[in-house]
Amino acid sequence: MGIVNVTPDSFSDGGAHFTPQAAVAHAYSLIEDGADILDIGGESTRPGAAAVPAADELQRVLPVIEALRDCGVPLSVDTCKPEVMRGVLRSGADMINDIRGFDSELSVQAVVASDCALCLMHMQGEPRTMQQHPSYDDVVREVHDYLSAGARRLQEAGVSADRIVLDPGFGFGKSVAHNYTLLRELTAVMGSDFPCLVGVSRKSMIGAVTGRPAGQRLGGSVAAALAAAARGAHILRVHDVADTVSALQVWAAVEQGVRA
Ligand code: YH5
Repeated sequence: MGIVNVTPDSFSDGGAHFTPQAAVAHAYSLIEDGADILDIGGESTRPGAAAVPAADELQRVLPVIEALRDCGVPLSVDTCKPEVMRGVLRSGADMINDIRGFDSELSVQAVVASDCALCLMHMQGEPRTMQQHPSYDDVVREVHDYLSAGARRLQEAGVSADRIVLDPGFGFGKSVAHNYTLLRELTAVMGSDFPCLVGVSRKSMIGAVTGRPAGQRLGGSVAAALAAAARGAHILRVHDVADTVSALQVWAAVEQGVRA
């Protein structure tokens, strides 16, 4: 899954794709690089980032979705606003990626009648303050229980199981130690009932171990992506699609062999 930010303040890639045209061009380069899904986001979740009204967020992402509708890969939209969910689904989005885990009744109502895929992510606290005091008794159990309860709640609301993807939410209300425990124990966190999405690309957990700023986290991000894949992650949400695909191809050749 290649990341397409349509925000002026994205701190992981400098907001290079703020105009719809730039975002669409970047999206096509990610497809060329081997992306199987695109994740389009119009709201920054950076701690302290300004809240974006739904109308502005729609104005950012809709032209991108419309331009990419026939690009050949499914389109995910990173949003937690019910109004944005409804708007992008009308325009052909295939997946809604809600970092708030569809925690509001309105967000569930916005998606239940469509047939889109849903990514339900774990977060402790609120984006603005979540990194101040992340705290768990047992991070693996608590994230696991949140995700399985969330999946049950969606199904009780009428979402079929085959639409649901779960995500531990790396960096969302977690210390560096919590993040690496979740990654190491990914199979226990996720269980085996739903596909697993992992987003670690360029995050602080990579910087914390390598000492590198966000622009120099490629090697660390690829290593973390491989660790997730080795533990059964189904979808890797990444900025650097070409290098991640190369790493996965080599890893697969090691694991499965190469035809003579
Ligand atoms: C995710 O994990 N993450 S937005 C900080 C960075 C670099 C990147 C300090 N949306 C996820 O990508 N959706 C985001 O450097 C997500 N899972 C899902 N499902 C944060 C992000 C980032 C943050």
